[in-house]
Amino acid sequence: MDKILVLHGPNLNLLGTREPEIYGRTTLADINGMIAARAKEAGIAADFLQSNHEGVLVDALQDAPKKGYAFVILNAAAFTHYSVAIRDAIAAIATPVIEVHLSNIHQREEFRHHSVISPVVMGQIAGFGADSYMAALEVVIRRLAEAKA
Ligand code: CA2
Repeated sequence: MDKILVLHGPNLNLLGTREPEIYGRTTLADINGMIAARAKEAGIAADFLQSNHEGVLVDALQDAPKKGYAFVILNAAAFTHYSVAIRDAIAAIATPVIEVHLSNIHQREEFRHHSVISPVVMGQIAGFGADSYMAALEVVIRRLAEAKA
């Protein structure tokens, strides 16, 4: 069975509990549950990791190929905007990474407009709330089906 890794960066554990006007009322557990259900329907196993620590995310990215993940869906949160370590880890692995954001980072403060990871990911989906993750998952489902056709 194909498997994917969903990685959530710093503070995303607070989803649904703080700043609902920006990030909504959906919790991270809700998002993971929706992803797991759709992945299962498509015959894909999904693993999840949230961390507030850059190195933990770097380790998870480095380990993704060894663990056999076909894709990584990554919301690097604030690290998106400045983590060269996460960018380098993505660039170092052959596993395709899809960058997602709940909010439209391009409509927000200037410092959020730039993503240091965008040049090394497969693509970016931003601004659709939890559906940013679901859209990324649909891309994964289609790509995996194409690879088998
Ligand atoms: O829109 C996104 O998904 C972001 O990656 C979220 C990050 C932010 O730094 C990026 O610019 C855009 C922040 C995640 C923090 O999530 C919170 C959730 C609830 C309360 C406080 C923070």
